[in-house]
Amino acid sequence: MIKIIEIPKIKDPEGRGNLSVVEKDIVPFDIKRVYYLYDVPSDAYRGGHAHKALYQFLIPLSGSFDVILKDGTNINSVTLNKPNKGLLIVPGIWRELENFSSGAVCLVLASEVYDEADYIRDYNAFKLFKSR
Ligand code: T46
Repeated sequence: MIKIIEIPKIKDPEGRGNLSVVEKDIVPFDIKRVYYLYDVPSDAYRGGHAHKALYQFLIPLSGSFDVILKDGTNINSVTLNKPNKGLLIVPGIWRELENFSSGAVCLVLASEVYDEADYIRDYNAFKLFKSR
């Protein structure tokens, strides 16, 4: 359920910092949308839903946050805190994001444009979806 994908990091030989690049082969989908979460208060909770068909790749551009993943049977948790390590979330996974550090930025690459009909925002409906 947890698939961390390493993003190539190019360390500048002259000490000018790092550069990471996400090219199309890094993620197993065509990227149709990019959005990002920022200025999230440390006690805030985001997510709390699943997607029927959407693939997403979450990158902690700055700071850290926790992602709780539920597949209807198992629960896993991962802390994202390295800008060169992203989390792939496949369809049919309930996710909750919490414990955002100050200044955390979560970049999301998504396989589809925004479609509210792809969301399952009720946990009982999610369980039903998984049992089909
Ligand atoms: C996810 C987590 C990580 C749009 O109009 N367009 C968009 O592309 C998105 C993503 C959202 N919205 C609207 C829908 C809501 O009125 O923005 C509002 C906040 O969305 P939501 O409550 O779904 O935000 P999060 O942070 O709980 O969830 C988002 C994504 O929706 C979701 O797919 O996995 O980030």
